Amino acid sequence: MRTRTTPAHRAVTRARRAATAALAVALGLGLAACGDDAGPTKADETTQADQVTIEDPWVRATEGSKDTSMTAAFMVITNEGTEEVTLVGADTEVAGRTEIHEMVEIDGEMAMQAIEGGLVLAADRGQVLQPGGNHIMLMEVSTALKAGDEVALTLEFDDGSTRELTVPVKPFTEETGHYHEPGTDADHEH
Ligand SMILES: [Cu+2]
Repeated sequence: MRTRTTPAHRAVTRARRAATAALAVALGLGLAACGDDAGPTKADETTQADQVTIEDPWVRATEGSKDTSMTAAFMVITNEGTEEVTLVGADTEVAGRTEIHEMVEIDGEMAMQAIEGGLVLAADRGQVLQPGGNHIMLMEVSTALKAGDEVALTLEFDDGSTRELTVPVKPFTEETGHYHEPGTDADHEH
């Protein structure tokens, strides 16, 4: 990523070359504000949200689920950066509350619990959020979510940066049965 320079800008540009490169990456733009000497303190490094790529996000439909007040969001989230990134939360209008969850074994049963401190993504590493594993729990869901719907979901990182996603709703399937109460009879929809 290169920045155009002129003699007038060169001294400043040289001093700020690293910051400028980071800014250009962060914004996905050229350095449009080169001339106005905006303070570099705010945008002189890439945010955590900027470092992350998201693939195949989806939210499990509540239709077909026994408990329609909760569901989860899944995706492949990859930290493309050189610094650790921590996903600390998520926000969506369809849920009153969200948590970042992991699956743990308690007395031989798999159960889900909030990940203390958030989901840490090491530099240059990806994580798969999927049924039976880590997921973004959506609770107090008051809207029926049907396959084909779309949900706006904002990911929140621990540097305060955010990433807005539009996430398709996909059908409830038996593979996502980890969200059933233990011992309940799930409807099999094969
Ligand atoms: Cu959960």
